Order: sequence, then C-alpha cells, then structure tokens
Amino acid sequence: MHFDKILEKITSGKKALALLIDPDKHSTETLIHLVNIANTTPQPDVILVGGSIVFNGIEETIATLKEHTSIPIFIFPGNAFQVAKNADGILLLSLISGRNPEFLIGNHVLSAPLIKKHKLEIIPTGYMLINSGTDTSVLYMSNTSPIPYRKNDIAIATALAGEQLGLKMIYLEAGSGAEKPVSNEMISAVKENLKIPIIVGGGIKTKSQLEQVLNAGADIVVIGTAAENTPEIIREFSQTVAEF
Ligand code: 1GP
Repeated sequence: MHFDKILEKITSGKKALALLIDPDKHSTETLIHLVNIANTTPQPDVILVGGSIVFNGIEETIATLKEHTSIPIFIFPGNAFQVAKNADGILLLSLISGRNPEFLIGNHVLSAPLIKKHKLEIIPTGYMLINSGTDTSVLYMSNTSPIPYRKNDIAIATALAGEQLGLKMIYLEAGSGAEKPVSNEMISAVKENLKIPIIVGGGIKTKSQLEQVLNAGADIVVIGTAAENTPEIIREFSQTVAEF
C-alpha cells in the first residue's frame, strides 16, 4: 500500500513531499511539463489531484499523469463528485475544523459506494482549515469558519479529537494560494500532541518557508500554487525535503 510506504519513511524520521495538481490550472502540455519535472530524482512522494471546485475531469487529468509517471496519485477531493477509478487512492477528508455536516459525513455517504467499487486505497484524514488572512475557495465552498490563526489550543484539541476518532492523519490547511502558511507555532503545538502524522499545506512558496514548516514538525508538506507558477521549484522542494 502506498500510504504504508510514506508512513515507513516518516517513522524513520524522514519527511515527504506532496505535489498538488488542480485539473483546471493545466493544459495537457503544461501538465506533462510539470510531471516530467516531478519525475526527476528525488521525486515528490505522492501527487494529489483535486480542488474545491473542478471544471475539467479529474479522471482525464489522472489518466494523463499516469501515462507519464509512476508516482502514486491520490485524490484530494473537494466533494463527492471527485472520485476517480484510475487513482491509486484517496485522502478521505473529514472537515473537522468546521461544523458543516455535509463535509463531516454527507459527502462521504454519497461517495462511499464508488470508493468501495473502485477499491481505492483510503487514508482517513482530519482536515483543518486555519485562517490565513485570505479568502480562499475552500472557506467559501465549505461554508465553515476556519480556526483562528493564533488559536493553537483550539487546533490542538481539534487535531486530538481527530486522532481519538481513529483518523490516520491530520491536514493543517491555510488554503490554496494563502498569503502565509500555517504558523510554525501552531504546527509545533499540534505535532507535540499527536502520534499520527501531520500534513501541512497552503501558501508555501519559498524554500525558506518550506524549511520552516519542516522544522516546525510537518511530516508531509504540500506544494500547489508555487509549482503551477514555477514548475522548476518542484526540483528544489524535492531536494530540500529529501535532504532534511
Ligand atoms: C491547498 O494545501 C494546498 O489545498 C496547497 O496550497 O496551492 O498554496 O500551495 P498552495
């Protein structure tokens, strides 16, 4: 199983990189260009595909990616429509920072039969939106309030609840294109209190931000917008994570 490999890596003290691809941000040409860069060693550990709202087909994007890479591809679903049979797995996100039942259980009920049918590898993930000072798509689309930027105690308690419910990973999300990433203090505070891995994304644009997030305790870091704008940054980020 792909996630077991990543877990093994994390347990041995290493870090992992996830490359997020929004199907709407690419033509076939730019997608192939991006994935060819990702293919150079060291590679990102996983490619995530999805978005808050998606016009282009997830399945078509995954098919193009699969033709050009052997990096595992997991769905990062914005809603129940984003289930694709050609993915390797799915981050089954439960939006535990919010109180919208549709994103806590509703979409899961709708997508459960297809996820079972396609035999997707499932990583039950507690998804926590952190206010980063920007209006991100996920905030609007999820109709939830994010955890305030400096409220580490709320973040710790929410992440702990996710762990106690049996979720396998906690995702601290500042939102795609966020002005700034989740604070180092919040990442450290959550990390110190959890046994399960934490994945951190949103607003990580520079090597220095990446290093700060890794130093703070992120096990997996997600890069999306920065790679869309400057695909070559994937090489720098992969190298930094591999050498950390
Ligand atoms: C968004 O955490 C991801 O869901 C990645 O964010 O696009 O800002 O890198 P960026």
